[in-house]
Amino acid sequence: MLDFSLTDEQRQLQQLARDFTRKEIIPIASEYDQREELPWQVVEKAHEVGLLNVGVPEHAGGLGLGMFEEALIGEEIAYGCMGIFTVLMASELGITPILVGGTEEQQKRFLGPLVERPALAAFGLSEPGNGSDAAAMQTTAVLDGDEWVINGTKMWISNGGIADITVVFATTDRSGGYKATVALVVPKDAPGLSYNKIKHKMGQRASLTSELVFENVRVPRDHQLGGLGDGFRIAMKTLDKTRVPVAAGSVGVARRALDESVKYAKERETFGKPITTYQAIQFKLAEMLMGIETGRLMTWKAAWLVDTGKPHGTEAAIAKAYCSEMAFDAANEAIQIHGGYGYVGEYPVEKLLRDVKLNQIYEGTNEIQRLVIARSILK
Ligand code: COS
Repeated sequence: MLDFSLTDEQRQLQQLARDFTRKEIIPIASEYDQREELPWQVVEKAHEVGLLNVGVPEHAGGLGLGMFEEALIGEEIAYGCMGIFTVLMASELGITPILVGGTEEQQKRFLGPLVERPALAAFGLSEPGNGSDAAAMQTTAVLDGDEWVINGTKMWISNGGIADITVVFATTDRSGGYKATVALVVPKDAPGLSYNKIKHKMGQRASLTSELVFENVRVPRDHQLGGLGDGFRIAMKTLDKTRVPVAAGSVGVARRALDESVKYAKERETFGKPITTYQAIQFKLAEMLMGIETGRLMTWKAAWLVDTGKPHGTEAAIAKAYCSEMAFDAANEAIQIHGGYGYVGEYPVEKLLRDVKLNQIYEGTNEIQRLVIARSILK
């Protein structure tokens, strides 16, 4: 029989993440958004309470939590701040290719340190000239003896410059397509690697997004995940999983939009009555809840498919595209309900909209999600 109830452990984890969000994230979210600064103390505290890098497996010293648990945590953290969600979840994104393509020894070597102290990982796929067409990467990796030499530029890298390790995807032959790609683990302080912070983002400004410039960056050959030519497939398999937390985060944003709307609408009066008495407002609230419940169901289904080892790429794409659009609409309606107050920073709803716009773009644009879904229908 299908069972939608959470286990005691899952409920406790959800409560832990909810309390953490209320105490550590909500009070500082607006300030760090305005300062365009990553709140490192939140990373430290997340590490302290066991909400950081939760996907690191037990054999590497981690908690080895599944995608369902990541989705539970992600929804709660994003309720507080989608930018801070991205700091934590981009680290899980950086960890995932090492789970997908790394040996057990590599997992211990690269992931062990990420649970011993507060530390982040990152994922380096996109480039200035190609995002959706990921196989067209121009960053090169050339073998020189027992070392890979990397040259090129990666773009839009969450946690870039602060992550201890970045999994970088590069090509050994620019005319070789996806078959010539490799995945390499690059430490933060590798000589020849420099970072440029991307400023003036529309939203998610508490997350650090950077350009990574590689000039003859050398990493030992045993930093290679999988075989020669496996890079693209490792990246795709990773994204098939990590689009689930993006969906969960979107649900969190939509829930916040609904809660803020209810709070405001109960206080606000027009024509002598609270605006909650008008169907125009009631229907907006009802639409929001319909989206949240539908989106969460799809997210949980996709997470369950990941955790049970069943095919999940299509469902993750559906969840990611549906939830990010649903959350954008919810944030938009929340602003509408707030009227002029929704358009200024005094209330949190304008930040929800700015933040959640990115969910339609990163980890594959929603156009790419539709392409993935359509391919699965037509194959
Ligand atoms: N899992 C496993 N293997 C996959 C795969 C997946 N999800 N998707 C593709 N592959 C494999 C294919 O099976 C194919 O291998 P074979 O020829 O051995 O069968 C190979 O990879 C090439 O696949 P395909 O021809 O489908 O690649 P395309 O260049 O057409 O690209 C899309 C596919 C567009 C889906 C891909 O480039 C993509 O997802 N782009 C978006 C990238 C993205 O999300 N970037 C965000 C970065 S993080 S912010």
